[in-house]
Amino acid sequence: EAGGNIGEEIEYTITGIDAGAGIMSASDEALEVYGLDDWSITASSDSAMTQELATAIENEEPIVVTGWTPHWKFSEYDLKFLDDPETVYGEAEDIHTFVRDGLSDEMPEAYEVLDNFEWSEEDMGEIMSSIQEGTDESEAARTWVDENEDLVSEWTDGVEEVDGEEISLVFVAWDSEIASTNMIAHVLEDIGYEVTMDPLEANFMFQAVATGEADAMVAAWLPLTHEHLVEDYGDDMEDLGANLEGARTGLVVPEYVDIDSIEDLQ
Ligand code: PBE
Repeated sequence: EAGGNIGEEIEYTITGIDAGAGIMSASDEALEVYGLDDWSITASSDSAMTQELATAIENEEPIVVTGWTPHWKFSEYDLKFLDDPETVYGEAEDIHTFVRDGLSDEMPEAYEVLDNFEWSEEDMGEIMSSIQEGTDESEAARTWVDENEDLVSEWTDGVEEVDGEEISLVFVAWDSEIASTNMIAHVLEDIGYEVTMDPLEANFMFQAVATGEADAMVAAWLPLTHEHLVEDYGDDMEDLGANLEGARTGLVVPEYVDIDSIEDLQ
């Protein structure tokens, strides 16, 4: 059967990303729920995973990766999510903005912009693809902000400028979050903030905002992917709601891989 073959061909190994990502714990769960006892997931990073994906596709070899949208890999390659009949990876996810307690009083201008911030998968995809094509991260985000004045002004209209106040953003170096964090940093800089951006592991990103060490992040995937982190830290920070709706996570294969469901890995 197809799954048996692919298992042998790729040594029952799913190519994962950083160990702290929610999709990694969801994938551990998937192995249990679907009875994939022979399978394991390698931990690496988003960039290492996409590198392996690129190599496999070049050689038309089978591969199974932990994948998500928005992500440039779907515009670069013909890929498909494996069906997840047990809904281990949940339904659609939204990406939320979280800020530290007290931000609304202490930095009302930033708070308002972050609260207003909302864009689409397509918007984020433009920055991600530009970075993927070799543009510097900050530069790619700058160009998007300049080319999308109408949308950006919906977030900043009526917000007063500030004079070089420092604000710190935290994120994880997933391609999606590199795009969003660089983008919102420019928007905050344009109204006068001095912005620092620190890449952290997922749990430290939540912890930094919960302790007030960082001011904000735009990288919380809910209701499922970061549920455990929101349980740990959510009470100590403020959820400003979704900045992007309709994200998705799961197991992803190139179209030419002849299986359709996680069950086919059994
Ligand atoms: N992701 C991208 C993250 C959230 C953003 C799906 C890899 C995660 O799994 O935690």
